[in-house]
Amino acid sequence: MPILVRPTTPFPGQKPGTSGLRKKVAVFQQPNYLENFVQSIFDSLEGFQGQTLVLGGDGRFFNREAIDVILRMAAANGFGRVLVGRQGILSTPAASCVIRKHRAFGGIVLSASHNPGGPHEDFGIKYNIGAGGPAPEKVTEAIYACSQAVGEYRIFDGGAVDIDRLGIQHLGEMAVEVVDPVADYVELMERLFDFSAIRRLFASGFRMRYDAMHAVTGPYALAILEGCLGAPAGTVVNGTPLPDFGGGHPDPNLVHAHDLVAAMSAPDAPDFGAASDGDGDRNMVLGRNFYVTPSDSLAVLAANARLAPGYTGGLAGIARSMPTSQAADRVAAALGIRCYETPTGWKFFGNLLDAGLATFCGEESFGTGSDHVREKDGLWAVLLWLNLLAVRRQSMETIVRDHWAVHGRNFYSRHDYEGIGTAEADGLMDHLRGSLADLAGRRFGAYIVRLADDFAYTDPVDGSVSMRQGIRVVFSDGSRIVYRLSGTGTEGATLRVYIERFEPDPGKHDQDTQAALADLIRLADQIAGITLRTGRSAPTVIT
Ligand code: G16
Repeated sequence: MPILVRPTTPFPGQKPGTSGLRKKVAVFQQPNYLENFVQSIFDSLEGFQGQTLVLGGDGRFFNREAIDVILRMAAANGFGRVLVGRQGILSTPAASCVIRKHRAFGGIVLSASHNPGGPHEDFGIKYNIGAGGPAPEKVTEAIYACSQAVGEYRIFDGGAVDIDRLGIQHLGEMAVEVVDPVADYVELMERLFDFSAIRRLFASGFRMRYDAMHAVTGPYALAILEGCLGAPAGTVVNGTPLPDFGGGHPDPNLVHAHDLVAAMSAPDAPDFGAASDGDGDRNMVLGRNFYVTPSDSLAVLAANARLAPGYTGGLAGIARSMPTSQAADRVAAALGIRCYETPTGWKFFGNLLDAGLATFCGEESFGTGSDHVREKDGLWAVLLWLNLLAVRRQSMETIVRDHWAVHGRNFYSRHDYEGIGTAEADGLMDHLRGSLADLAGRRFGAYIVRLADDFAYTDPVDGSVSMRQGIRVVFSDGSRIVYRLSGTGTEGATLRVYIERFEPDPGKHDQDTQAALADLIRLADQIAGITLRTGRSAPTVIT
């Protein structure tokens, strides 16, 4: 078959970040840029000849062009079959589901997640391993090493695949199977949750608003919520995936999902609101006029997991990323199971899930999931909440307040300083690192520093060590301030500051979060010199 071997030269900076390679579309559109990275993925792998690759993305601008290139390169590099989502669509959790179900060698997911899309916005590419999860660091490092040495790439020349048509086509000797992006995922959700109970809930007049933010979960939410579960038409809004997400920022948080937040605080608000991000792995859930932090959501879901058919046997363990609040730790302690603390990045949960050490995982960055796939899963979290609401027949607010009454409340907030200069951001972190020894034991008003370190993680399964994963300042009452730089941005640097305080007294659970954390917020600036070093007097996003 006509395979071209084209010479190329490396591009600097093709280093996967927290979740794959994310850059502006224009960067990916440079001749050979995408091809180099895809060839580097293939060069870093062994044993895929004749095997199956899964391919799909969140439908953002450049998705189709990238799929065409990757199909041709997969054919030229010797894959036997590619399963590609119709119209190039596969949500990140659905891609993980398809990889696992069809025992694929791995998968390529095209997304820049919650970052905006469009000709002047972001694109991304990520490799997932055969277990279905994001490639671990040793694989992403190997990909990066290959990208810095790549001298040629292989691409199939000729033929065409119609990705809008279900069924099998061929590119040379390689089969391309265009699959329904929703079917396998729906079947998995049906096995995990009590669809009959949720159907009865909707039949009783329960109202929900699901904002797909013109991103990938639209077709999934329509099929499941309005299709299988009988939610009234119009429950899913912004349900058509668009290449530019309708000009929006598909990040389900209080700032970017403002339409949903407004609808949930209106006088005729539905009972339950939810939104998902660009590629469908994040979620935000809201009750009527009531916001639940992702950290609390993880804790409440873990405490109530047995109410869902897929988890009646209980949880083996819980895992959370280090900056995520310690609410889940309290649930784990109450259940008599372990809570693992990993660095930021879903890839760190893979080994724990594979080894059966953890069943639920969650992150403060609006990510929750379980061992059903190896990615966080926005709709899964929404369905688990629905299952819980259907069984308990209480409002979300009542369920969360009951939870706090039993376990105490971890007041929690993340302050993001976006688009600051890389030099300022690095300087601030270096300064913090340099002051760790001085911080230990210091008193700041009522707060005494019990521990100050740069978080390092030793994977309990394979012993791999990940250093410099964020600065922790932990106080003697368990309150914490955590500082780290985002690994998912494409412009300048984003400083994330995570602030947490535990409040056992139910009489004090009603406070406003920012007010409850006010002393620690001031301290966060004092310790790191944020205003001084960045010139910013306030964060750009507070969640
Ligand atoms: C990715 C990772 C998450 C991480 C998040 C934020 O999510 O998969 O594990 O928590 O980025 O990372 P950072 O704080 O470095 O920006 P997604 O949804 O963007 O793939």
